[in-house]
Amino acid sequence: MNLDPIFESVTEGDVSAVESGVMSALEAGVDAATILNEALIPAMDKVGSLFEEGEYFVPEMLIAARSMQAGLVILKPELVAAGIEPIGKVLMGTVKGDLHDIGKNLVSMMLEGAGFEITDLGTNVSPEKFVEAAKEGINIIGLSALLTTTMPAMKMTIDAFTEAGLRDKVKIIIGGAPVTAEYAEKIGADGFAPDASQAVTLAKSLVALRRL
Ligand code: B1M
Repeated sequence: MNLDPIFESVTEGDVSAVESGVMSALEAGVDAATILNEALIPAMDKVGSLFEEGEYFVPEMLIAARSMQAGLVILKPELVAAGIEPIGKVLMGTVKGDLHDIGKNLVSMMLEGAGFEITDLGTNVSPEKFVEAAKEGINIIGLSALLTTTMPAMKMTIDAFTEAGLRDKVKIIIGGAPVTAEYAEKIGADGFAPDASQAVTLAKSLVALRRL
């Protein structure tokens, strides 16, 4: 099935066309991961390029993001496996100063699909809020940042866990478009993943390590 109309509808921010396109593709037997990886994500990359080229401004980016979220809502039940015991508990959030949440939501969704229980603190989450919420039983803290200017808040969050005496109780993983493995190492994170599926592999390996 041709997924170009879904791609186009996301770049145009047409929520109802994205919803009907995604539903038609599912009904036609296209699997959810293909719709995600071959239409929705490339469309957001295109929106980013159009923004960089000065063709799109913040409002266009925002309506495109809303239409992608609408597609994700429909795909979620397909991406998330139902009814299994959590293999670990993850506290997720986008760091202080940063309002981008599509990638974070996608990572959360994929982790949920892989059997993790997710507590999502949302966006613009302060280091203190992460520490407060990391109650007993949380295995992994997931930090997302999309802006180079908010990456330092990742280090501030890790430092807050150290200061609270909780750093050795949790594993902290980070990700987001400007984040790198080198940066993760530099700030003392336990791991970095470039995308949602590698975040699942990383989280699973960290949980397995705790059980050794
Ligand atoms: Co913003 N924005 N934005 N934006 N925005 C970017 C990030 C930017 C690269 C655009 C550009 O210039 N090309 C640029 C950042 C430049 C920089 O810092 N280097 C930028 C800017 C500048 C801004 C503003 C400052 C614009 C302004 O106001 N002048 C402003 C900042 C607001 C703020 O946060 N304080 C802003 C605002 C916005 C909107 C609100 C309009 C909207 C966000 C809506 C929302 O999220 N609800 C928006 C959007 C949509 C984008 C782009 C177009 C798309 C981001 C996205 O959702 N990608 C983006 C350009 C781009 O990235 N191509 C851009 C799709 C998503 C699936 O990918 O989030 O990378 P991503 O997540 C991936 C991986 O990174 C990874 O897995 C995900 C799935 O594969 N990942 C993790 C993410 N988190 C992870 C955590 C993990 C592991 C992996 O472990 C815990």
